[in-house]
Amino acid sequence: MSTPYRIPAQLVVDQNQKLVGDLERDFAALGEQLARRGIAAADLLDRVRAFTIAIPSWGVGTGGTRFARFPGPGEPRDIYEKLDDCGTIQQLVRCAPRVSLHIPWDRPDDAGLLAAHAAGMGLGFDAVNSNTFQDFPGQRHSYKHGSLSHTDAAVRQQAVQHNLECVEIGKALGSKALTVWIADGSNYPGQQDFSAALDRYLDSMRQVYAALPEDWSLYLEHKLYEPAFYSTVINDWGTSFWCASQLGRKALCLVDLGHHAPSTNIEMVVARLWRLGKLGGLHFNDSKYGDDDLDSGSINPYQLFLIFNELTAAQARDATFRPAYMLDQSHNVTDPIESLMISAMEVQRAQVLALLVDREELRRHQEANDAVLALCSLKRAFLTDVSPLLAMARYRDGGAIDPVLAYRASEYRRRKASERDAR
Ligand SMILES: [Mn+2]
Repeated sequence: MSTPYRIPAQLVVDQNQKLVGDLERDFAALGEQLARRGIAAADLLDRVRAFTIAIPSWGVGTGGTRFARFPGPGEPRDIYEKLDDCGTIQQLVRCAPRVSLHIPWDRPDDAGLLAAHAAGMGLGFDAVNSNTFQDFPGQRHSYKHGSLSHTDAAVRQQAVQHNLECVEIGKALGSKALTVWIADGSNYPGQQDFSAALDRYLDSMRQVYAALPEDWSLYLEHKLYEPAFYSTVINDWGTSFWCASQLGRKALCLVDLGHHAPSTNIEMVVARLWRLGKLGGLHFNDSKYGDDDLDSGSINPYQLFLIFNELTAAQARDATFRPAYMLDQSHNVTDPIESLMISAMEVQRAQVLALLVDREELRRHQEANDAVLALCSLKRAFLTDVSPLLAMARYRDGGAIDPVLAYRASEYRRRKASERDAR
C-alpha cells in the first residue's frame, strides 16, 4: 500500500502567508480593546493554546439517521484511515490532539501498534467508549432488552466483560478513562421495574469499577430517552450522580449536551455536578429538538458560552478541576472533517469568551442583586469577537489561520476519494 496522502506543511504555510497580514492587524486591534478592559491578550493567548478537545473515532465517518445514510466520497474505512483524518484535523486546528476510541466499531487488532502509529502523527487517546447498545456478529447474548441492567444475569455478565475488555484496550492505548452510556430502558408502561433495573445496573457497574486502574476515571453518561421511548435507566443527572456516588471516587458524571429535554438549563446541571464534586466531562454537540448531534455552536452558541461560564467559574475556584472535553456529533450532510474542525474551534471560542467575564465585577452585581448589570457583564464577554485570538493561537502553533480554506485548497477529500474508494 502506498503512503496515505497528508496535507503538505508547505501548503498550510502558503495559505497562512496570504492571511497573516490581516490577522496581525485584527489581533492588535482586539488586543487594544481587551487592554481597555484590563485583559492582556498575551495571557489569554496562552490559555487558548492550552485548550484541547478530543475527537471521537466515529465522528470522521458520515453519520446517518434512522431513515438513511448518505456516505460521502473518500470515507475512512478503518481505524488507521480514521486516524489519518483526525491527524488532518489536528494539523489544521491544533486543539484536537486526542482521539476517543469506540469499541467495537474501532477495536484495534493490536492496540499497542495503534498507539505507536497515533503517536507518530502527534495524536494520543482519550477515553474509550464501550458499546452495549447493539448486537455484533458472534455475540452470544442479545442486547435487545438491555445490557448492564438486563433481567438475565448472563446478558449482564457479557456487558460487564465487554467493558472490562475496553479497559484493557484503553490501557494499551494510554487512555485514562472509560465512558459508559447504555441504551437500557423500556418502551411501554409496566415493561420494566424501574428500581430493580437501576439496582442491576449498579451491581454490574460495581464489577466494572473494581477492574478500573487507580489513575482512571469512569464516566457515567445519562440520556433522557432514545432508543428507549418510555423510560431510560440512567435518564438524568440526578440518577447519574447517585450512581457515581455509590460507585466511588473514580466514578464521575458526563454531560452530553444533547441528552436533555429541549428547555433544560444545562449550564445549571454543569454547575450542580461540579458543586457536588462529580462532574467528569462533557460531550459537545448542538440541537434544536432532541439529541440532534448537530455541530457544536451551530444552533445555540449562547448556551455553549453559558456552560463555559460555569466551567470557568468552577476552575477559578478550583484550579485542579480538569473536565474531559469531547465532540460527540453526527455529520449527515457535511464533510465530517470540516464540521469537526469548525466545532472544535467553536467550543474553544466559548471557553475564551467565558475567560473574558470579569468575575469580580459579576460577583459584585450578584451580591447587589443587580440583574441588569450582571447580565451586561456576561453579554459584554459573549459579544466580543475573539476570532483573531483563536486564529493567532493556531498560527503560532503551526496550524492554519483559516482551517477550512486550507483544507479545501488541499483537495484532501478528492484525493482520499481516489485513494480509498479505489478498492
Ligand atoms: Mn455522548
